[in-house]
Amino acid sequence: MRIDVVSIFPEYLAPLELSLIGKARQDGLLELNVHDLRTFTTDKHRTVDDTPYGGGAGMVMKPEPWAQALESIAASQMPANSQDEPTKKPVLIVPSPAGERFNQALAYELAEEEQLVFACGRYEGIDERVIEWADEHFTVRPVSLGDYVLNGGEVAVLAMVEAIGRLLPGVVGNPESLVEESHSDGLLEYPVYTKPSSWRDREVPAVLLSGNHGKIAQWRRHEQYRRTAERRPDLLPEFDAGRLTRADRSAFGELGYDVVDGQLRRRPDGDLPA
Ligand code: 6GU
Repeated sequence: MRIDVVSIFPEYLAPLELSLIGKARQDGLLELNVHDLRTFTTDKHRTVDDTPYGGGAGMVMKPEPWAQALESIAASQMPANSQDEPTKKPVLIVPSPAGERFNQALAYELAEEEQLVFACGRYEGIDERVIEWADEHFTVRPVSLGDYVLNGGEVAVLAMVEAIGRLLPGVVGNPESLVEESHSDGLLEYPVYTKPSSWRDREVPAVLLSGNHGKIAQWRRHEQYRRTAERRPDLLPEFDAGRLTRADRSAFGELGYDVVDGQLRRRPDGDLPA
């Protein structure tokens, strides 16, 4: 995969040289280029912003430096398929609190792409005409990390590149660890423990020391249900409950959820399990 990031603070992206993502770049699994938006300005002061039409607080990013930056990225060919079939449009991700929500499903979807470009806005955002114009060269997706406001897209790009990059083949040493983690099946992860088995008068749950792999798997599954019901009940209506065992249904029953047409349904408060 190739990733290009455009920012007025390229140094913000330096952590992508570390750890798993840094290693993936060294190993050639990921090509990542960071571009300074100001190198695409033409005035002496390298201006990237101006006052908003219609008035209001803050500044807006000028369109022309963005057009120059994005055109230069679109024109730089992917070395692998420069003479092959017409290449797929790269995806242009515009980090913004006004975008669609980023989640694990979107990370998996974007991990399938050949080329991603991230356009980090600052101030009040980028002139909207850039977003419209860009679909000539790119599939444009405004994306948000969550319902809060950051000062710019850079921190969001760090999060998204890490979430996407770790899904690329060969980046995470043991691909098994991708299967059991939070959100891979629409539930939160079960709690984990290591040695010593007794620590400051707290014991590791006995089932984990039992050696009974069936029981351990069931306990972990039911801990996932309990945690998700407690911390993220909003995830449960999306969970595919069609293939749950009787024991699984009964675990959800004790948490106040029934299975109706393969979907979990919260029982009205106070009702007893059916
Ligand atoms: Cl992706 N960008 C910015 N600037 N703020 C955000 C965000 C993204 N996600 C949540 N807040």
